[in-house]
Amino acid sequence: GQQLAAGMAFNANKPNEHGEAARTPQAGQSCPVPHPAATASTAGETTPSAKTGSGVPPHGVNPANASLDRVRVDSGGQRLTTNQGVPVADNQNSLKVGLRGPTAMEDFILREKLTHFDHERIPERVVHARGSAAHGYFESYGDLSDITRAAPFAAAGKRTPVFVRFSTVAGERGSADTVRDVRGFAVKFYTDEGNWDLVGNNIPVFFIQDAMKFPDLVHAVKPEPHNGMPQAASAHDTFWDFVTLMPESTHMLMWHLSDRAIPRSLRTMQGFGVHTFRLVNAEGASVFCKFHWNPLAGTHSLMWDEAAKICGADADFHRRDLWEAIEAGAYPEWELGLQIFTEEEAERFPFDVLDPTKLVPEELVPVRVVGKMTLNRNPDNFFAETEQVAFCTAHVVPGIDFSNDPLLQGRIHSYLDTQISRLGGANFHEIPVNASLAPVHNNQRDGMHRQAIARGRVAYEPNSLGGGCPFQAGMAGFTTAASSRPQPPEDKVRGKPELFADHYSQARLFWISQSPAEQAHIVNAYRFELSRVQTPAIRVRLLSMLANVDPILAEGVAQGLGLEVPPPMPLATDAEQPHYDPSPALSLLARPGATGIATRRVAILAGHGVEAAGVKAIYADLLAAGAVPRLVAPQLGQLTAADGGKLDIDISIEAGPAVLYDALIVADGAASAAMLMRDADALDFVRQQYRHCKPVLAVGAGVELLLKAGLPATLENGAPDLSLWRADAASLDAALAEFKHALAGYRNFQRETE
Ligand code: HDD
Repeated sequence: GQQLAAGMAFNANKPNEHGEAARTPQAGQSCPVPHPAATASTAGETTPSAKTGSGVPPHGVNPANASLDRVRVDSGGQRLTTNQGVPVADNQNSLKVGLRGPTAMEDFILREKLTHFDHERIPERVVHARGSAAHGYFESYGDLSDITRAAPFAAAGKRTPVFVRFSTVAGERGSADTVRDVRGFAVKFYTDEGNWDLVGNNIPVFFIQDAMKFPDLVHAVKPEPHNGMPQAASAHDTFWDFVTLMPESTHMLMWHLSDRAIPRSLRTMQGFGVHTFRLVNAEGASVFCKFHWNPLAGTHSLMWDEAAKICGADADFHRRDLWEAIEAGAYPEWELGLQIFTEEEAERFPFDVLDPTKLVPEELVPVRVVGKMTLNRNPDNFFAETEQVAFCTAHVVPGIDFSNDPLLQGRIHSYLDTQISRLGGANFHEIPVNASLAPVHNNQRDGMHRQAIARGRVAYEPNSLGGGCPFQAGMAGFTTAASSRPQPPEDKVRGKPELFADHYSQARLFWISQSPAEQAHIVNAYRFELSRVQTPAIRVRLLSMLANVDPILAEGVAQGLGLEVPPPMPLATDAEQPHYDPSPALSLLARPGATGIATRRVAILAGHGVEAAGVKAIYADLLAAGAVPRLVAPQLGQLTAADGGKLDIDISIEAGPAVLYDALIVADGAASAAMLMRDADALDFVRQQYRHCKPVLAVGAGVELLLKAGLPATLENGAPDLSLWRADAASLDAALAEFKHALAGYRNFQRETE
């Protein structure tokens, strides 16, 4: 998984932590402006798959991105101009009638600059406003043409460029990254046969069953309309009022209140297409399909107390993490898995596959891994790419088709529609990041900001004056998959199938599939959210809902709220509820990942008088394994070591508090330990590392700091703490090996549960 470019230190942002970045030009600023002819020829070399769909782009380059070179602008070595290309002599002073006189109306340079500035902002997305994105490619492991004719799956090794945007749902554009929320996981495939957008989330089910309820859901979760509070949070009355009146949301709420909603990194979360889709082969035969993205870095989450503190310590925590990993060449990767089943099989499932509040357990239909996605290039410009990218569930390609899921059906309308106001008109598909690599030919014309200059007098079909072009693609084009089971025509009706009324069985499935620590976190999350809710009746209604899921869950939440569990909410159906066995795949702990300690952040805490040789050895060892060590001290500058030598401090405790690291090493040195023991921030640092169940290694005299901070030597039940080491010189190598092993896996949740 980890591909460090030669000679590159892991964290490309490290100079920023030192304030050194200001002394050197930003990346890209000094690049020569590409000559148009040169761009055309390199594009030819680096974009083999752009039109043909075959060939392998060079390492670190991806074809979609290369094609954007034609619109990239680099001002290095260039003179300042107006938007009309007129050179500007003075960018400091407006044109005045006399030095103390009024500004002249004719100052077109000032007026153009101000006018453009006044219109810089566009509306943020109505949901998923806060997001971070990257370029990359999808590579198919095999030829799937027996089940789908979709271009990305045509051959083993075939690469299709992608642009991926991750997001939170409720918060505004500038809100913090680590709030409790669902994460959007939207992938745009620039296929040979047009753009395919798989607009998913990191949770495989949804709150509601019908698009008719989406505006209500969003109005309920967004800041309350009278006072604009709270920001980026579901812990308020209107959200819980709505969802407790909508028992179909019970299953999704279990996921939303689990650690899934506070991922450690965008790189360590799964993605899901949520709905049942169809795959269609060249003969027109179709199967149902659920899409899964599984991160090679494993599934890892934050802890709630930590997530809340990170909001203050680094509001851009996820955005920065994604950016730095890509800059360092530790490219994030996900495998794409498909759950494929026929319509006949679906009819025998104990749930309706058109119901987006239900998942298909992996025990029922295994996930078949079909390819890998790699993100290998950061955007050049946040607005032009991440902000202007427009995803749309209606963007499918031949070989991919919809199901009748009523939530999906509504989305097919909404995404295209929203771009018209967000991006200002019907030509948003011409914005470079949205433009397909496959050529576009049709008779759609005009509209705001049209870029293409369509030639000829013909903009209609059929025509003879244009030789009948552009002509229909026939069998090569998109055709809707026919159901393999023709249904007799039915009356129009507003309603739902009976199986949609089972609101609790899969919520229970999720609950019984969680580890003890995950269950405890879910209970705590409900307690937190409902404690913030001000209306007592809403708390009681929630408990009556949970009583239908599991008595221990309901009891745990009730205790935290100081309430008794009320009678369960009446069921919406008389039908017997299906029974599910636990599904281990639903636990976050099922996927530790395959990338070891790469990109994990380790704080080495030290003060003056530190034993320098040990620190240097540990630092080098971690760096060699792809981790991100940081020498953290009470202040910036240099530490004077016990031997009189100097060590550069990477970051101060106040700028890099405990929550920003995955693990802690307290360095050796009696004076160093004594200095840290007098520092309240250092003691806090140690306690938080411990409380957040992270590996802690104290070397030599560093142990004194742990004692002073009051860290217990064993778990509460007397068993040894398997991720807390106190090492001396003789045992350091062994302890460091164990430390790294623990760092590669999950936190030590036993500190909470034993
Ligand atoms: Fe949605 C954005 C995912 C239901 C209407 N949605 C949006 C984004 C993601 C999702 C990832 C951000 C895309 C980006 O990065 O630009 N939405 C989902 C999933 C859903 C879902 C996984 C359920 C399975 N959404 C849903 C419904 C509707 C919408 C039922 C309306 C009927 N969603 C929108 C939207 C947004 C959007 C209002 C806001 C900005 C945009 O589309 O481009 O149209």
